Amino acid sequence: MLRYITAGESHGHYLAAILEGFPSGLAMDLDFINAEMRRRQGGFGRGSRQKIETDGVEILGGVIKKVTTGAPLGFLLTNKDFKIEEMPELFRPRPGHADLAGSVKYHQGIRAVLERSSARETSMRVAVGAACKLLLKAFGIEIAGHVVQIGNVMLPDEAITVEEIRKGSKDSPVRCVCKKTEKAMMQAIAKAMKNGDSLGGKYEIRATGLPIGLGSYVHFERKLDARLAMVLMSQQSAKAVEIGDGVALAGMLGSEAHDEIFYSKARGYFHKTNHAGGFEGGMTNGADLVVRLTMKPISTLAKPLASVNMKTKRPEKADFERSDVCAVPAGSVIGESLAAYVLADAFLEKFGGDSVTEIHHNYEGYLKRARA
Ligand code: EPS
Repeated sequence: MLRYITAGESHGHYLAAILEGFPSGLAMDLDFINAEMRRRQGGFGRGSRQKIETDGVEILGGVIKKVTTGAPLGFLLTNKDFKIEEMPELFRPRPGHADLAGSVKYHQGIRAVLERSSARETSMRVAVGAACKLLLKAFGIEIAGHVVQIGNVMLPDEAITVEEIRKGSKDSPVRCVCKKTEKAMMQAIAKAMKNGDSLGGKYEIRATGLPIGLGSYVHFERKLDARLAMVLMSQQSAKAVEIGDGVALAGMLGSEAHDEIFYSKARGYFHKTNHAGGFEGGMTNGADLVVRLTMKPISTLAKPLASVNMKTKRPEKADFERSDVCAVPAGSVIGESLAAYVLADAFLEKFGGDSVTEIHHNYEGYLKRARA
């Protein structure tokens, strides 16, 4: 249903995205999109690049008088730190980065590889995700993300709502809902920074207001949890996706792991627990979506690891480029955007229509039947 493609390099003049398949009739709030992009730039542990840039996009197409037309949406970001032609070539690939495999595969220097593999590309994914959030919001679906682990500092496990995540993480420099954990996370990042090291962690995304039955059980590529995992794993630094109780389910009994089913006239079918994270059989089950993504530590280290000079083939320390020390707080904003894209896509697949009016009609008809 939806498709997007991004173009541009970290230090190129522009980054761009085209989002195709978006319906007509949705108010496109550019201020919201740009505010989302600036949220991605924040977070304790980010590098100095974020002080240079003020991310925001211009809309290139698909919107007339602030309303979508059904034509492809085009977004353009102009980089301030635009100096791609003058950036030095690198010869010592950073362990963990795309440098080595990218350079061998495309038969070119590391510079060209890192310029495109850089997580700066996620700025455009946030623009795309923000448009998808606006569409979902029109149907009562809300998404929020927060950081649950940085290094070995973990937020104690507790059920939390989308609203609580929003309120609790909004002003936190590490997007964490608990002040005590936030402090320990910031101390861990400061320590890694001082030691020329980096840190990864884990964020959680929740979505609420989802109807039962998005996705499908009939084919592997129509399973919505699988589609979500694929899209989240495409985020730079991603190493693991967990849905609901995730890896903890391996140690639970069936009687503990599954969510019992209830019915009331007002709510229709519902569950009182949510071990499944909102998915059963590759479909949404009407509960909140819960997904966690693990990010490895940033691979650019001020105290570099061992590498090989690709010109001389001699052992040397890896190259160092200006970098973030920890990007998990930013990652959580990117994760919200990626989840929004997957959910908007599944929503259009189920209730598809060319205009928002048509989708409303289809959606309301389905809800009536699903509750009956
Ligand atoms: C990023 C901008 C980049 C990096 C980061 C993501 O800016 P620069 O390379 O100019 O310092 O901070 O990229 C990486 C972590 C990476 O591995 O490439 C951004 O805007 O998100």
